[in-house]
Amino acid sequence: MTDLSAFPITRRWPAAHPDRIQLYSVPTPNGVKVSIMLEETGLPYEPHLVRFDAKEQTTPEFLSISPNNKIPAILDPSGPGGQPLSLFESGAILLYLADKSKMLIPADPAGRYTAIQWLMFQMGGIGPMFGQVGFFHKFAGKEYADKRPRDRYVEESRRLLAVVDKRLGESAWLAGDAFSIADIATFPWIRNLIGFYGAGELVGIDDFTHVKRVLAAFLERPAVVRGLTIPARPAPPG
Ligand SMILES: N[C@@H](CCC(=O)N[C@@H](CS)C(=O)NCC(=O)O)C(=O)O
Repeated sequence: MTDLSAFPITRRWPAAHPDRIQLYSVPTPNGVKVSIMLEETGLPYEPHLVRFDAKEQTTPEFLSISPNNKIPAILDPSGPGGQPLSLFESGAILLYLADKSKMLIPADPAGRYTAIQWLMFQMGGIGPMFGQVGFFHKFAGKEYADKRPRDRYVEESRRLLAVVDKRLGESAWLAGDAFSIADIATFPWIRNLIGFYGAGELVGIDDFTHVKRVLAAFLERPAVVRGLTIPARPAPPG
């Protein structure tokens, strides 16, 4: 039986199934990338909710595998060489799980780098920029009288959406004909921008017909539907 007791993270989040990949996450756009990936691949895993309301992301146990205090993070008891491996950063985790499962990344080198290219585009562009739109449009920044910061991020997000739209006018999915980790990284953020952030009109989402069509196809995938609510949040009191 696998023993993960040497990993401090398992003290706060005990592993009921230490032979499975341990996922530490919240169902946010970055978090669901990994739960969707795990659902798509069928790799056995055990999800654990990191309670932001209790600041669990800053506890020594969580920081022991995710020093940047951000979800998602994983602990794979059977990493390379059969040794346990922990990882943080959703892009790195997606790549690792794609290589481990040999799924959702093209096998040919050119296709593989194309998928990585669109994955990096999400990590460096879409995630950070859409996140700023969330801050200035939905969260604390919406109180700021000066709308220039908001407008800057809205404009940049709109520009990024145009890049995605053009790509999806040329190929079925971001990396080509096949659904890949690049799509798993990107579409939860687009869904969040127009859904939870309520910024669809602000970024002119109706102009991006390819984005809307492929987002709808993404959201129809059964593994995506499941992954979007993992780890489950506790029911509100009462
Ligand atoms: N680049 C990181 C970003 C992760 C990230 O921003 N996670 C947020 C939730 S979506 C978080 O954990 N925030 C908690 C905090 O900053 O304290 C990744 O893709 O994994």
